[in-house]
Amino acid sequence: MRIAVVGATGMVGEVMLKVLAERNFPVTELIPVASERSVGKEIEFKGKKYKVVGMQTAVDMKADIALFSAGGETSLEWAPKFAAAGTTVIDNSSAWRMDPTKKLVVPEINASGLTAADKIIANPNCSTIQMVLVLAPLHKKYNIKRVIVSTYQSITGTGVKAVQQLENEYAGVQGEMAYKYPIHRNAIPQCDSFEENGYTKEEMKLVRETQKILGDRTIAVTATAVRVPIVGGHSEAVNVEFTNEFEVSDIQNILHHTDGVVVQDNNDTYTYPMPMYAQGKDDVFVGRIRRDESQANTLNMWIVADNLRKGAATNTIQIAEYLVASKLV
Ligand code: A2P
Ligand code: 11C
Repeated sequence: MRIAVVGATGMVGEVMLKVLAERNFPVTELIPVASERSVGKEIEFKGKKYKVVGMQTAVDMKADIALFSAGGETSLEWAPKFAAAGTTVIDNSSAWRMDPTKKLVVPEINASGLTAADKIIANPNCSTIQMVLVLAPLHKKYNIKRVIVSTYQSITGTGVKAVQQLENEYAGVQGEMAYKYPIHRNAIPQCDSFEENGYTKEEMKLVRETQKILGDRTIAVTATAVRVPIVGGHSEAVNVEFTNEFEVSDIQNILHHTDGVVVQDNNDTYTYPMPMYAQGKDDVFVGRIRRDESQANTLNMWIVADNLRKGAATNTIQIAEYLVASKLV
């Protein structure tokens, strides 16, 4: 496969290159792509150096698949041009996710709906992916009525500028701010910008994307998304109300057998997921699984994943793997 990585110099792009190499994705030619600022820069992939090319050059190279992580605007403008040149785009931005003509894919849940006609495929938001991977098998068995989620999100979700801000704050150095406030010793109850309804875009992604991926607009979701000074991954406290009765041990058992999910849940040994240990891993970790004793058929869980991996690069590459395995490219 001839693979273009659009945004190869960015935080997610770099992880994409790493994950492509680790998973031994069948890359016959790698095309690293970024803005005009980076054209000619060298990046390394599997011990070889490659020169970054600009967008139009990359379109003209007609790759089989383009993995996009260069922001929503770049994607809105360029994904259709790649698609028109015959390249299948898997886009990690929010640009196409809610477009009814585009599929929003978490491979373990809904890749089977993909066809060769899908030339722009949307990768969900990081905080959504880790939550729905755990919710999907539970929805099948118990039918979810309502989800209340509170997130504790890694600064890596904001990009290089935010990591730099935290490092500057640790070192007591003045520098450019990615956030309106210091993030060191702080928790900022705003991820992404605000919508008219008073929620942030990140919170509304959790609502809308969950309904689209699970294929059920009746699931009620409400979210509070918070940025914390953490690097390794996003954590989520998730409260789920089901229609049907459940046993906690059955929930644990279902999740034990869910692809991509690892249960870390033993109070006796203080075993529960934490971003420090999720960092660099492709799985979604779930623990603190317990009944919500305040309401019938309701469960509490703690879900953690590396937002740059399963939340972004890994999920994108798993979609590409599905396309290759199913001969859709
Ligand atoms: P560049 O490094 O040339 O700016 P991050 O989210 O970590 O900041 O990374 C964003 C990625 O998207 C980078 O690789 C960046 O390239 C790329 N990018 C940003 N704007 C554009 C654009 N207008 N066209 C192409 N790539 C872009
Ligand atoms: C965050 N979820 O951590 C974001 C980053 O819609 O793809 C990715 C934004 C998106 O803030």
